[in-house]
Amino acid sequence: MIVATDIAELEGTLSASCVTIGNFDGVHKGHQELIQRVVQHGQKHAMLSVVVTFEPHPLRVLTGKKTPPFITLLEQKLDLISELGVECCLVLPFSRALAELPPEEFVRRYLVQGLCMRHLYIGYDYAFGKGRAGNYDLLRRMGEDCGFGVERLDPVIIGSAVVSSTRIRDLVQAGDVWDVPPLLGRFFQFAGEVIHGAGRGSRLLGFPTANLRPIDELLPKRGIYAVWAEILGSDEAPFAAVANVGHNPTFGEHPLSVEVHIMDLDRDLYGSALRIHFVQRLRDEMKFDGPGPLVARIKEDIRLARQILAAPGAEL
Ligand code: RBF
Ligand code: MG
Repeated sequence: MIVATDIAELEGTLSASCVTIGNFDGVHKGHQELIQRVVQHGQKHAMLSVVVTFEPHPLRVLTGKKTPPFITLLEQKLDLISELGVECCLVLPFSRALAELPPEEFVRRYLVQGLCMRHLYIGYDYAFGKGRAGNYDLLRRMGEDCGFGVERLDPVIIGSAVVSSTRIRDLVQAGDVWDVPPLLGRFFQFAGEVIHGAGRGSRLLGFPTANLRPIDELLPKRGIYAVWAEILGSDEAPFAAVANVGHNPTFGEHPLSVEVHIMDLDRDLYGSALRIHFVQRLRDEMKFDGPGPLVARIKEDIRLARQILAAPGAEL
C-alpha cells in the first residue's frame, strides 16, 4: 500500500480512483465493510482503491485533548487498512486551516483534482467540514458536476445495534472484552514496551511479569484477564498469558500498571514490545492479605486462563 501524506505526492499520477474517507478508529466491522467495497469496486472498474484519513484526529485538533482514547493509532490503522487490500492511503495532516476549507473546495482540490476520484463510498453517518456541511446530499450534487458516483452504505448491525467505535470503546472500558471480536473483527489489542517494574513479580511471588509502558491509548477496565501475548517483531506464535491492569493494592497503592505474566516463557523481554490480545476478563483486582493468598489466586487465574485460551473461539 502506498501511503502519502501530501496530495501533491499523488496528483497527476492516478487516472481514476475509488475512494472512502473517514477516521476509522479501530478499523471495525463497519469500516471493514466500507473499505472492502472500495477495494472490490476498484478491482472491477480498474480504479485505484484509496482510503483518505486524517492525522491527528480532527477532534483532537479542534477540541484540544478532549477526545476518547483511540482503539488504534495510525501505524496499526494503516496495517489493518493495508491488509484489506487497499492500494493507497492518503493521510492528510489535519489542521484548523483544513477544517476551515469549504467542503466543495476540499472535494474539488483533494478528491477530484488530486485523486481523480470517480467513485466514493461513505458510511451511513458520514459528513465532514464545518457544521458537517460535507454530507451525502452535497456529495451527490457535486458528483453530478464533477463526474463521480457516491454510495452511502447502511450501518452494520450486530447484536441489534450499530457497530461503532464508541460502542467498542464502551465494551473495552467495561471489561467486556469477550464481546468485542464480533464488532471489531479481532480481540481488543493493546501494545506496550517492556520496562523495568518493581521486581516483586519474580522475587517475591514467583510469577515474573513484563511491565508495559503504553504505546496504545485505550485500556480495558482494571482487572485480571486471559490474554495472548505477541512479541512484536518476532515470528514466534503468541503466548498464552495472564494480564493484570491495576494498582497492585496488596503492596500499597501504585499508579495504574499493565503487567503480563507469560506462562510458558522464561526469558528477559526488556526492550521488546508486546501486543496483548484481551480474550476474557477473569476477575477484579483485589487487596490480599500478603503475598501468600495472592500467589494462590494467581495460580488459579493461570489454570482458568489456560482453559479459556484452549477453548473454541479463543484462537487468534
Ligand atoms: N496484585 C494485587 O494486589 N491484587 C491482585 O488481585 C492481583 N492479581 C494479579 C493477577 C495476575 C495474574 C498477575 C500477573 C498479577 C496480579 N497482581 C495483583 C499484581 C502483583 O501484585 C504484581 O504482579 C507484583 O506486585 C509485581 O509487580
Ligand atoms: Mg514485573
